[in-house]
Amino acid sequence: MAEQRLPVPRHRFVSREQFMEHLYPQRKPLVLEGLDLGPCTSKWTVDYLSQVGGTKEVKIHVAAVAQMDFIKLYLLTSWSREQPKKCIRNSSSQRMRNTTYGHLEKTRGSSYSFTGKDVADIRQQFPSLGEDIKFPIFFKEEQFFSSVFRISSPGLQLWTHYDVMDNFLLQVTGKKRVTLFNPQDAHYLYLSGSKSEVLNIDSPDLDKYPLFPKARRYECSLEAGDVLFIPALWFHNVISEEFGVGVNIFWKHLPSEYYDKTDTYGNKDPVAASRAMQILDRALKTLAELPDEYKDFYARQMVLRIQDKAYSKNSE
Ligand SMILES: O=C(O)CCC(=O)C(=O)O
Repeated sequence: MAEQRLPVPRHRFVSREQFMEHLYPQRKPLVLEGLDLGPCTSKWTVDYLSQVGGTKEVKIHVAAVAQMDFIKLYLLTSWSREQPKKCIRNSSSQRMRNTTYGHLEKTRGSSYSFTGKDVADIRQQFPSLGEDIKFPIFFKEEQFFSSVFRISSPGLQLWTHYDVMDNFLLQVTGKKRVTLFNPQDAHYLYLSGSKSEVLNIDSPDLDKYPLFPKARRYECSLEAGDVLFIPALWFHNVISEEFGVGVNIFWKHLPSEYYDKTDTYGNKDPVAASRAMQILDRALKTLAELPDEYKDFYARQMVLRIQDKAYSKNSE
């Protein structure tokens, strides 16, 4: 099957009513243009951002390589403590090209210590920046989960992954190219947890990942002021084409009780999904007690039963 590349639809000046009634129910990614994001779009220059809260100590993720590898990011670099001033300057400088990825989430002031359990909210952790930005009010305040302040160097690529919450990616300054994949194509993505092992999506190793080209690719370029709606479970891969800052807003699409209460990033599977996976692991262990011929026979019965009972009738 030839690789399919599809543009993400763009909509201009969409009202809350239009979004909620006509666009949101389709559960497909789209770019919203012309929303009022507040003064951040003109105010958030490198100089300004270096000054605001510039002396606070923050924890950031720093990537060792441009094409982030979810193993190396954590093993080689883990968290780094920096001041926003240094982080912004480093990310925007040519010298640090492709190496820094500021993902400022937590601040550490005299009365605040990092616990690893705090959910990011730019309005709490950087109140003066929070005042510059208007969140699109397309969902109810009680559905709000987190807002993450992201700083990206040019050339940086974030691996393909899904989140379990709905997400607006507000591109405040700079440019990004985002590639998205339909959750129904997950079996072509070579997943390891919530992430795809295929890091180079533009030139994948086809000996290792022969099915990858079968996944439908949805693509868009985000410019300053654009907002990308990423529905929960849609895979996305983000390449920063120039230095830029953005804010992600995650919100709960399902009632609260579906979500894992220990989730800080919006990427832990819903409680019932994790339980079902554990039960499946136990079923597979039990199946392994059978001789091969029987194991094969009953495994196929199980697949058919899952397809019949659990696949969406609207599968594409
Ligand atoms: O904009 C980025 O750098 C990453 C965005 C992202 O991964 C997300 O929206 O989950």
